Amino acid sequence: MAYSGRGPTYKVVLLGELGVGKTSLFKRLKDNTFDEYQTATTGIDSCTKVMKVDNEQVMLSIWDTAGVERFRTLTRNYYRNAHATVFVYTLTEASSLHYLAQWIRDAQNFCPDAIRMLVGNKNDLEQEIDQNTAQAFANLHGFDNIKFISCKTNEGIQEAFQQLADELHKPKKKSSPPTPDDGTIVDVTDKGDFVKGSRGCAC
Ligand SMILES: Nc1nc2c(ncn2[C@@H]2O[C@H](COP(=O)(O)OP(=O)(O)O)[C@@H](O)[C@H]2O)c(=O)[nH]1
Ligand SMILES: [Mg+2]
Repeated sequence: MAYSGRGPTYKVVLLGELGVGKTSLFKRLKDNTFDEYQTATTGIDSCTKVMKVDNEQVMLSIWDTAGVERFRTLTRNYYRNAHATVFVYTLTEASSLHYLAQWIRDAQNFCPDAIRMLVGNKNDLEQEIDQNTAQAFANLHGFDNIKFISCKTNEGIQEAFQQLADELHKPKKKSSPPTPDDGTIVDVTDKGDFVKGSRGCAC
């Protein structure tokens, strides 16, 4: 856990195939906007989301792959010191769920201690994946449940991330004092290595 001066900070990384809605989710969390014509960008972006857990302020440092995932160049730096991994698929494409298996394996390698959340996005559209298939996938990979959300309508997002913040912070409340904060914005070179943002990055 890092400490920003405004409260303990937990790093949360978004993972999943291109087009599932990670950047849309990021924008909902960042400034509650949605762009129907969201275009893929490159680089890595992060923002801080302020949450309350038992009346205590905590920060979620949300990291979005912002298009880099298409090159499969996410490095261990993206995952490093992550407290939570959010695996996103779209309910409209079965392949996006099956490809999550690889992201789950990568996360298991790079940040095995992170809390995990499985998110099915685009709940506002007609669904290609039936509930049983999704639940079987969740069971196989050890998720308690699936959070169904829509970045378009904003459904389910606040609840999912409140539960995540609760899960992250409640067990930590009696643990050791926090360490200094990490940076907020980083970019990647075409080799997939990180370039430090203006505030630097301690992760
Ligand atoms: N209908 C609908 N479209 C969405 C939703 N979330 C994202 N999209 C659209 O899906 C496309 C891909 O989203 P994007 O956030 O760029 O996905 P990313 O590649 O995972 O970052 C964009 O056109 C978004 O507008 C949603 O909940 N409902
Ligand atoms: Mg994106």
